Amino acid sequence: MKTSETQLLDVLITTADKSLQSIAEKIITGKRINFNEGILLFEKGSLPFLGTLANYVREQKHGNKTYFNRNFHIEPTNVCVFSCKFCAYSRLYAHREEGWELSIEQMLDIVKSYDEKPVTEVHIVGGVHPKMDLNFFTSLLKAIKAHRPNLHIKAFTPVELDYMFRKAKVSVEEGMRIAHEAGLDSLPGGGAEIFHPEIREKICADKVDAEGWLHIHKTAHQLGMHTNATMLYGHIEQYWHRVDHMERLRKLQDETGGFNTFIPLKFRNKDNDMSHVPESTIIEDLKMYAVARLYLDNFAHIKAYWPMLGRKNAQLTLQFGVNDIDGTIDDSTKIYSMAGSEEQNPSMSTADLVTLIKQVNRHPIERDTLYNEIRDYSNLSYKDIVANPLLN
Ligand code: V47
Ligand code: SF4
Repeated sequence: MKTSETQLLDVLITTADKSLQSIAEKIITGKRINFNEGILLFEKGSLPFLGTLANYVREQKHGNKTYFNRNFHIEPTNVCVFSCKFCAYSRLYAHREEGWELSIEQMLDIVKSYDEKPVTEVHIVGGVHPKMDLNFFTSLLKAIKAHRPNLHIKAFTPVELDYMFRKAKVSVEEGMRIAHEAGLDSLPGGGAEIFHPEIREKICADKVDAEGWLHIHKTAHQLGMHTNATMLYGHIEQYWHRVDHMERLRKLQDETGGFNTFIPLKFRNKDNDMSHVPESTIIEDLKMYAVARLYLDNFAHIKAYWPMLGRKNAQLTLQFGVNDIDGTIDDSTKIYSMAGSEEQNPSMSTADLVTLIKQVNRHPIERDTLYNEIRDYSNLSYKDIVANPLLN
């Protein structure tokens, strides 16, 4: 749906609050908004106001295009030395018999099970297991590349990397170079949570801090790799913590330009140590996406992770600044299903994903990890896609 200029002007004129009007003017004229204006948007911006502006920016950048990719996930282990309060997924090392640990052969078998499928990316992320060290993972990366050289490997958060590098007694620079040379192509956005120590100390005190997270991403960017960034929102943080988080990302992006996409992750409260914290409403979720689109002016893409939000809500986000809804995710990604996401076994065929995007009048475009366009599905029917084994 195109946001007409008249619609936009109407919103601005009818907005009583002068400060919001001036923010809107800044955004329409392509000027950057500042920290306090970011907070103001959360505090005072109504959903229609934020949505109209975010949709304007989204359409300026991408028109009607909505990206997805065809990927699969591997979770090497759910055993973890850390104990983040929001995590429903990990099993402490002391109780590792309750968890799973995949061998390199088992993970390679998962990769091989996709041999006939036109996936372009494998996303590998899991708990931090002391025995799965830098050596183990470089062997895994090399084995995957030897088997399928063109498969893009997006793997490991700074939480996993920081632990691996410390254990191997190598610097971040050296460790990243080793991992990159072994086949690591890019980094996913996880482990960022909320950067500000006031919150980080309460929800995930023992893992890599903001500076460490940003340093690993910066090092990856300096090696020519692209990475993603996330933020776990909607729990005990305040609006200014969210803006602080985005401010740090925006600053690094100004320096390196290495981030591909920003993914707000809605906190889910099932079966974790924060189950008493209520989840955010869909209104708050949509505001989060919209403000992210408005604040992160130097990020090309804002992604909604549909397994966490559910399909209908993911469709809604496409009107609130989002231009990417991740991938087909042909597996049971446990980190979310265990924390109470909408989807218990998140997987969606290409035909279903394309339909979901078309239902809200957007153009479905398959992309690779680096946002090179692979195929425009706008003119392909559900039947065409299902009938073609290369497309489904
Ligand atoms: O860092 C853990 C989150 C993240 C909960 O880069 C939870 O393409 C909500 O980062 N409620 C890992 N979230 C996943 C991740 C990701 C996902 C999809 C795509 C990409 C990408 C990255 O999962 C963790 C944490 O923030 N998480 N527990 C929970 N209870
Ligand atoms: Fe471990 Fe990651 Fe869970 Fe934290 S969120 S306990 S680092 S698996």
